[in-house]
Amino acid sequence: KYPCSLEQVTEKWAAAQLPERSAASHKGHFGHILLVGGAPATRGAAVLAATAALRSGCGLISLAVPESSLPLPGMLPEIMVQGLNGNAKGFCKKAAESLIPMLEGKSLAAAGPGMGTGKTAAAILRILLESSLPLVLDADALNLLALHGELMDLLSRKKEACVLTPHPGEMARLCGMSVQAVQEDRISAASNFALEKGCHLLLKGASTVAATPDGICRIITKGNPGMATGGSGDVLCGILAGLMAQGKAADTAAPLAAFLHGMAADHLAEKQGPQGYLPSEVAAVLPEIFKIIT
Ligand code: NPW
Ligand code: AMP
Ligand code: MG
Repeated sequence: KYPCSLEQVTEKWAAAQLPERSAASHKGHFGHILLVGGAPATRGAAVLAATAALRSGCGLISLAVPESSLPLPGMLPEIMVQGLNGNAKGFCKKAAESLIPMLEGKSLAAAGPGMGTGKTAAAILRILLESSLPLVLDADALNLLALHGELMDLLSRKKEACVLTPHPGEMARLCGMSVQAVQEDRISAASNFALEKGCHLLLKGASTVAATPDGICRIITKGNPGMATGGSGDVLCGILAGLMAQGKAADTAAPLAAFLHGMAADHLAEKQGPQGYLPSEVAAVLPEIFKIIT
C-alpha cells in the first residue's frame, strides 16, 4: 500500500543511537549550529529552538535574528547572537549579505522558527540552500519553499542532507494538498515528498512519520496532546539540529529527535499533568531523558 518500508521506533533503538561522549571530548567535537529566525513578533521561537539545541548537547550555537528583535526574551547566555539588518516586520535587505560570513566554520544550519516569509527571508533561504551545509528547515522556511518554486528546485538539487519538519498545515502547503488529504494518508504524503525531492522529512503530529529519500518511513508514537501548544515544534527543530551537530546522520537524527521530544513531553505529562507544561520545560527536561532512556 505504501511507497516505502515501515519501521516502528522503539526505546531500545533510540537508546542505541544516542550520541556518545568520550572522557576527553570538547565542544569542538559536538558541532556548531547556525540558526536563523526570530522576527520581532515571533522571536521566542528562535530562542526556544536554540535552547533545545543546547539541551540536546550541541557544542556551539550561533543565532542570527533581525537586530530589531534584540534583546531576546528568555535568552540563555550560552547562545551566541548576531543581529542582522531588520525592521519591525523582520529581516531587511542587507541581512542576506551579512549572513554569508556566518556560514564559515558551521556544521549545519537550521532555519525557520519565527523567521517570517518576506523577500529577505527568501534570499536568506536561497543562500542556505546554495551553501554546502546540511540543513534543518522548519516553520517559515517551509512556507517559503511552498511559496517559491525556485527554492523548491534548489532543495531538489541540494547534495547535503536536508531535513524538513512540517506540521500537517505546513505539509499541505508544501504539497499543494488539503490538510485532510495529508492526514488521511500521512505515510504516503511524507514518503512521496521525500522520494521526489531527495530529502528527509518529519511529518509531525500524533504518530510522527520520519521519511527518508531512500524509501524508509520510521513511525514515532511517543508524545501526547499536551504538546499541541505554540513553541512545541520550535523545540523539536532545535533538538534535531543539536543531534545532527553531534554527528548523527539525518536518517537517524530525525526519528531520534522526534522520539526524545515525545518522551520528554510524556515524562512531563506523567509528572505534572496532561496539559499546561511548556515547550521550554520539554527542552529543560532533556538531560533527565538522556539519563533514563534505556
Ligand atoms: P487551520 O486553522 O486548520 O486552517 P501556521 P504556526 C494548520 C512561529 N511560532 N498542527 C491550521 O490551519 C513559528 O516558528 C512562534 C498545526 C493552523 O491555523 C512560525 O515561524 C512562537 N497546524 C510562525 O510562528 C510560538 C495545523 O496550520 C495553521 C495542523 C507560524 O507558525 C508559535 C497553523 O500553522 C509558533 O511556533 C496541525 N495538526 N493541521 C513564538 N513563541 O514566538 C492544520 N494546521 O500558520 O504555519 O502557524 O505553526 O503557528
Ligand atoms: P508545531 O505545530 O510546529 O508547533 O509542532 C507541534 C509539535 O508537537 C510536533 O512535534 C508534534 O508532533 C507535537 N504534537 C502536537 N500535537 C500532538 C499530539 N496530539 N500528539 C503527539 N504529538 C503532538
Ligand atoms: Mg512549528
